[in-house]
Amino acid sequence: MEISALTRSVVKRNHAIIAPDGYINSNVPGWTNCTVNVIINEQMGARLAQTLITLREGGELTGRTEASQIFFYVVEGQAQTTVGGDTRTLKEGQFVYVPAGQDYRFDQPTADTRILTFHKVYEPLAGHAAPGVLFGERDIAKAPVYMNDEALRIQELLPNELGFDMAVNIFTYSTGGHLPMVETHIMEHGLMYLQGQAIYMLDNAWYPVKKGDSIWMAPYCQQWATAMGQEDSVYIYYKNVNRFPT
Ligand code: UGY
Ligand code: MN
Repeated sequence: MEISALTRSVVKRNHAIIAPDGYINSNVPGWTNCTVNVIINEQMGARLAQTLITLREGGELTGRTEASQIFFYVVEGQAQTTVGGDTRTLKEGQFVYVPAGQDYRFDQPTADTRILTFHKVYEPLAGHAAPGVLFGERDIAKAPVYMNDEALRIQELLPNELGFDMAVNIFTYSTGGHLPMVETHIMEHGLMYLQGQAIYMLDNAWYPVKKGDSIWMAPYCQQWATAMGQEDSVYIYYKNVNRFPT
């Protein structure tokens, strides 16, 4: 039996690893017949929120975004989704971006449908329209090589336009692939591993991570990663972008 007093999760001033073994459920008004794990939130010093929702049969997510826009990504299963008068079945690897001030509804999920969300307070930019509702999907063919390294591919899920103040990307590392340098940057990250295993370096601490694990990196948290094991390692990550540094 595993020792219950141990976990791979860590929560530090400028980064966190949240492994599923420590999840405790939250009740979110309007989100019913589901479990909600709030993985990243301002309570830990972050300026984004990241949740993982597991829907049971008959589960529903109904609401209206307020100041925060929400990006919903189906990690497993499927659900019917209605946003902005458009109803679609969203399946694994598909997403919908819901801008601030917009009604949304998810229903008719298959059992154990898992939906990952990233939330950010929207910062308008003069001269640029706020983005509208956007549906899309993961597509390896749309993932160009990153920094001339064939072992690394990044798909940008949201358009690279100034109206957007957040990016959500899928980063695939082939076996042996690694970040080309230790990154030191103002942008913040929230991420979840969708596949494989890796070693992540955060602020000079080294962590083994795998599918299902999430990471928070505060601005200027130094970061580096390498894929480990027999299969590609893949994570989906959030980044704040396109606004004047204050
Ligand atoms: O976009 C990024 O900053 C990305 N290369 N960082 C990361 O994956 N830790
Ligand atoms: Mn980075």
